[in-house]
Amino acid sequence: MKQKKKLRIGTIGYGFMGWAHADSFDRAGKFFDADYEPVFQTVCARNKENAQDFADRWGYKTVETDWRSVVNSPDVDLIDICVPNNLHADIAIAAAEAGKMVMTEKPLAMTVAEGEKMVAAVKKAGVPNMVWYNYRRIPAVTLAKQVIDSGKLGRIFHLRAQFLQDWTISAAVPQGGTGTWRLDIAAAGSGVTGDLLAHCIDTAMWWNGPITRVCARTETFIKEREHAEHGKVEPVGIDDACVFLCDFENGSLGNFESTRYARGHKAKYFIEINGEHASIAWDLHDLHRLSYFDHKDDSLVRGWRSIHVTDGDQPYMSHWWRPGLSVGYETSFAHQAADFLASLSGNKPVGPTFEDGLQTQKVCEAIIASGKDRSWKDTGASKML
Ligand code: SOE
Repeated sequence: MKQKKKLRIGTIGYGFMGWAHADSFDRAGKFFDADYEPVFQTVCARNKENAQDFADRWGYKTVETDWRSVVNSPDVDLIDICVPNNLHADIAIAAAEAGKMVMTEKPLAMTVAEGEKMVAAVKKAGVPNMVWYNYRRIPAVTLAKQVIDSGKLGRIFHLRAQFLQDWTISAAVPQGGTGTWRLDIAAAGSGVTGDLLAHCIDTAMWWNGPITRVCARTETFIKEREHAEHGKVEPVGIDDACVFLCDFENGSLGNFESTRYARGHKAKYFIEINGEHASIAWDLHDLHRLSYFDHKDDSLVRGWRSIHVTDGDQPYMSHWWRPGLSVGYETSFAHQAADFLASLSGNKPVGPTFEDGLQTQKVCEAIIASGKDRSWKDTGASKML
């Protein structure tokens, strides 16, 4: 086996995303052949017992309860942020100032202003950085990007996307606390816009270029919820649902919808792009399949193809099992970790960088502002990697 350099990871947070990121580095180290070997050095959380349990499962060497000591530790090379959104900026900026590489769970920040400071910090320090917008690296979604970039679709007319869930319909679901911090404006910054639409926006702008203008309608269906940490009933500040229209820089039109009130939908992420010659659609519920319609096909057999993206020459699949055999949601994170590790050798950034995450943040902020006064807003977003 080739001699590898070690990349010692300090993971901040151990929840859903702590698991997803740890699993991603574990698999990336085993299934991909980067020059860097991920090492689970330290996990940090306020609750030491839970952090220790996480450390024991994944093989972390040490446990900390103060993220500052991890950020300043000489034993850590990469800070991986898996905590609620309101903590991303402080940790990322301190990590960059300490010369650490830094990855953060999406969205980049609470606001554009915060995101700009994070981008400035990683640029000043010259440290590798990335935001975990994992869906780009589902093999079918990556293949779609390749097909779009090849020009096969011709002029693009439309892009539409939906991210639908139903887990907050009950008024008894609290805001704040573990798991439900996503409903607390102080911890999350926004509701479905930053949590779900941000995924769609990242993929959409990666496929189709910058979104320049938005017009949104946001709604908060349940106006008050108990706070899980102190039990008081407080106004809900997040958007429970959001639909928005947009213009892309290339002249195409977008329409997006997200809600946590679509009864029956758990994680319905659907995205479709329509061009002059061809269309592509993808649905998270059938993540290996890419739907492709090519008008240039012989008219007798023309129709939507259902491409099972599992062959060795399709993105990432040569690293897994055998042609035809599937991989899952978790491998989108593994692909991101693998690409990050590979980028360290070439010293060439891979997207989504913090700068790319900032573009998505700009669109999200414009959506929230538009939702308030129902007018069109310019986003100021530019092209991403
Ligand atoms: C919310 O339920 C959530 O877990 C998001 O936070 C994730 O980013 C998304 O991928 C799935 O849904």
